[in-house]
Amino acid sequence: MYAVRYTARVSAELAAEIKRFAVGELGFALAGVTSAEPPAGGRHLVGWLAEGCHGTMAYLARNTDVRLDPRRFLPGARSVVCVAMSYNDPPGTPPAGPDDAVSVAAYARRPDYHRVIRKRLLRLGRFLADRVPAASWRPAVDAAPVLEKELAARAGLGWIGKNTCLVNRTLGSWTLLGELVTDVELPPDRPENDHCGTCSACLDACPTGALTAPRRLDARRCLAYATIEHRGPLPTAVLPSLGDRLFGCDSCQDACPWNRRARPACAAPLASRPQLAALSRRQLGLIRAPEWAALSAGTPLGRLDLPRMRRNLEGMAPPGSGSGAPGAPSLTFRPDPTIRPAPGGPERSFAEVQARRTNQEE
Ligand code: B12
Ligand code: SF4
Ligand code: SF4
Repeated sequence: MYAVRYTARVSAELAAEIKRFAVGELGFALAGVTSAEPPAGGRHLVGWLAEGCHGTMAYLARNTDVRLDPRRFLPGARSVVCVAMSYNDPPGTPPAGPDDAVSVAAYARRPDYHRVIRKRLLRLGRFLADRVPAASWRPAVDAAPVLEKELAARAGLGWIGKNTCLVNRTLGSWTLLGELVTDVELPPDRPENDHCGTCSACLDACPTGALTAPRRLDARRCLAYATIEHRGPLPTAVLPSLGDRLFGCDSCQDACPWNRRARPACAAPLASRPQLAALSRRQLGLIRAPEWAALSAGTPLGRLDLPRMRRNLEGMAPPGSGSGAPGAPSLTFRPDPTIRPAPGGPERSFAEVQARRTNQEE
């Protein structure tokens, strides 16, 4: 029982107030409400897992019952407030990088959205609790066992595009999602229609064929998975398509017409860090653990430890050869005179690591 007894009209006002706070005060670009009923598209998750499309992301195969039903995520849940934060930079950002710049996915060239969004969801939860003291609520962002895109689509924030991303007519897919699951009953918003139509630009643009069908992504073939999530050596199937990708992949989003006309609406706490868009291969090849830790701290790049960063660097095609070039290791790194070794001597350079590996393989 709530301290205040809400009539349908009052809860509509409460929902409006929550959405206004999320957008006006917390910096989310979109906010909408859906029920906590299991999302219909959840059925695809089961087949996807059975086929092994999740690769080594074992956590996706755990808590499937929770992922399929928000009422297991929060017992007694009735509603989900879905929010989206834009990371679409103003035109001209980032500025052109050096000739041997590596590519870092746009979402990763800025503060880590997990922290940014979670912090604001906690504020949203407290805002709700101020109005409904008996309310239970639980925030979710990314790692939580929640089908975020399904819920966001049902809350009217956009539709699931053929590239499997949530696309919004105004903001494109340059958004990051979060949810506040609550036992407070709020009137749901209307789901958005599909606006992909006959377009298939994302499927055509995917360099590895990871989009095996519309809305069907085999993560084992996806460069975002290979460079960020996968722990062993880079899968040989994707290596020839790695190009200059150090972390993540945006090709199926860059190709989307909705993204080309998307409104730049990057939230201030997600403002990009220009140095992360201008990372040079040569410098990364020489970087040592403390420098890499300092450079990547507080950003999604922090998920890559030095060995995996070097693994990705090693898999790249030679600079300027384009993304379809064979993934022959680019062993052209030379010590950069502008980078001084740290006191106590340099750690092994990338080239040395590579040479050592080659010797081991022989
Ligand atoms: C695992 C994961 C990944 C994996 C797998 C991606 C995937 N599509 O599942 C990898 C590592 C590859 C990945 C990559 C990226 N990710 Co990711 N990822 C997730 C995570 C944690 C779970 C997604 C999930 O449940 N997958 C399970 C499968 C079954 O779902 P699905 O492929 O999306 O399929 C759905 C539909 O397409 C449909 N479907 C599936 N099969 C079929 C078949 C048919 C016939 C039909 C009709 C429909 C259908 O039903 C499914 C359920 O809704 C979510 C966060 C979350 N908790 O939801 C973030 C999330 C989806 N990722 C996000 C981002 C930003 C990315 C990248 C853009 C990062 C980058 N630049 O490198 C890329 C985008 C790649 C892409 N095209 O999706 C954002 C997306 C935001 C948005 N606007 O859409 C999320 C929501 C995180 C967040 N909180 O913002 N990601
Ligand atoms: S992120 Fe890259 S590799 Fe993965 S599906 Fe999209 S275009 Fe293909
Ligand atoms: S590129 Fe075309 S098919 Fe793919 S998500 Fe965008 S509109 Fe849909």
